[in-house]
Amino acid sequence: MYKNYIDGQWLDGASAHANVNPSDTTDIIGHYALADAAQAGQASAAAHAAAPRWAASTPQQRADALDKIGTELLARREELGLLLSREEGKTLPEGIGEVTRAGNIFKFFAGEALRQRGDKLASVRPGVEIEVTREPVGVVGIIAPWNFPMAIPAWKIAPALAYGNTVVFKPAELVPGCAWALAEIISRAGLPAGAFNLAMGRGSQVGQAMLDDRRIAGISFTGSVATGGRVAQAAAQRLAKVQLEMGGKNPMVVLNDADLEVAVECAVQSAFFSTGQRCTASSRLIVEEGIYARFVERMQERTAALRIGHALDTGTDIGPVASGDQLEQDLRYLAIGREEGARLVCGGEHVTRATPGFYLTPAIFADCSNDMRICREEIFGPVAAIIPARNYEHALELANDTEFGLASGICSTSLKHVQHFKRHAQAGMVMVNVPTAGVDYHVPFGGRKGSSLGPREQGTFAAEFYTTVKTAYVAG
Ligand code: UN1
Repeated sequence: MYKNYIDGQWLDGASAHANVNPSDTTDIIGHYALADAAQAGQASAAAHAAAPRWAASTPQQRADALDKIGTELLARREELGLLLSREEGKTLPEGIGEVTRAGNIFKFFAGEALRQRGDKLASVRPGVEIEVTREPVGVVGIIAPWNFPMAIPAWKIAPALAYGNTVVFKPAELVPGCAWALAEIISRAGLPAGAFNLAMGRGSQVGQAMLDDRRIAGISFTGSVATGGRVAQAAAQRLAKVQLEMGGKNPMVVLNDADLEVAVECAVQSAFFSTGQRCTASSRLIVEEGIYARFVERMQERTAALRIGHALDTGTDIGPVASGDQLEQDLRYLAIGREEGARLVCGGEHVTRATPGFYLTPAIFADCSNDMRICREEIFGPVAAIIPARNYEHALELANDTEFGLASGICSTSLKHVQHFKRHAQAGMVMVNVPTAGVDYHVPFGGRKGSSLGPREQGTFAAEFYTTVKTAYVAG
C-alpha cells in the first residue's frame, strides 16, 4: 500500500484504489491511498505551518535540495521511465525521456534558486531608496493531469520550492505511481516537514478541499477546460492566485512549398506520439491545395506503418490510450467525425493485442471543415483532422479560428510566410518546421485564449506565478 505524505509522515488514506496498467489491465501496479477532504485539510495545515521556515531557508539550501532531487531522477530514469510507461501507457523511450525532462527541470530550478533578482532604485523623493524584491506566495496547491505524470508535477513543484513556497500536490488519480515515487525522492531531499505534501485522492474530494482552503494562496492547475473553469471560479471567489493550463486544438499549417517529409514527420509526431494525449498535439492539419493530395497519401502510409502495442515492448511506436474512459471519449469523437461527413482515411479501430489493453489505431480524417466538432473540441486521443486551405492567408485564418491558443505550427520553406505566421498566429507558442508537441524545459510554456489563464509556466517566467513582488521605500 502506497501512502500519502503529509507533514513529513506517510499516512494511510481514507480509502485506496488499484493502479492499473493500460497496456495490460490484469497488471496491477499497486494500491494507492486516497485522501478525503479532511486529510487534504491536514496537508494544507502542514504546508501552512511550514511556510515561514521554508521561506526563510537560504538559496543554497533550496538549490541543494532541488539538485539532489534532479540528480536522483536522472540516475533512476530507466527504472522510473518504466514505471511511468507501465502506468500511463506512453512508450518506454517516451517514459524515460519524460523522467529525464523532470530531472533536468529540477536541476534548472536548483540554479534559479540561486539566481535571485531584485532592483535597487532611487526614489523620486530625496533621501529615499527603493528596493523591489520577490517573495514566496506561501502555500501553493498543485493539481496535475495524468498525461505527463513526471514532467508536469516537476515543472510545478520545482519552481514552487525554488522560490520558497510550500506545496500540497494532488496528482491525477490515474497515475499515482509516479507521484508517489517523486514524493518519496522529495521526502529525502532535506526539506523541513510539511514543506512538501502529497495528497493523492479524487478531484471532488481533495481538489475541491484545496480550492476551498484559504491557507492555499495559489493554485497551479493543468487539465481539462471544464475543470479549469471550475478552478478559476473557485479561486476568484476567494481571490487566490491561479495558473491554468488547459486544452488545445493546435493547428499545423502545411504550405505548398513545405518539405513533404518534414511536414509528415512533424504531423505524425505531434498528432500521434504519446497516443495523441498532449495538450500540444497537432489535431488540425491545415494543408494548402497544391500539396494536399500528396500529404494525405504520405500521412496514410506513414501512419499505417506505426506499431501500436504494449508500452513496454521494444519497437512499439504508439502505446495504448491511458484509460477506458479516455478510449470511450476517443471512440465517441470518431463516431461524431463520421456523422459529420469527414472522410476516415485510416485507423480509429479499437484493436486487441496479446494483453488486454486500451489499444486504438491512430486515425486520420481528411476533407474536414473547420467548423466540425472534431475540429473544434479537444479529443485528447490519436485522432487528426486534415483541413484543406486555398492559400496561405486562408490557412492562417483557419489556424486562428479556434477557441484555443496553445501552440501553432507551420511547415514551409518560405521566409516571408514563416515570418508572417510567427507574428500573426494567435497562440502562446509557434513552431516552424518542428512538431507542436515536445517542448523545451527552460523556456516559457503556455497559451492564450481558452488554453491558459495566468502567468506562463517554466523557465525564468515561472517566477511570475510562484513569487509575489514587494516594493520597499526606505528613508535613511
Ligand atoms: C509537451 O508537449 O512537451 O498537458 C508538453 C500537456 C501539456 C504539456 C505538453 N501541458 O500536454
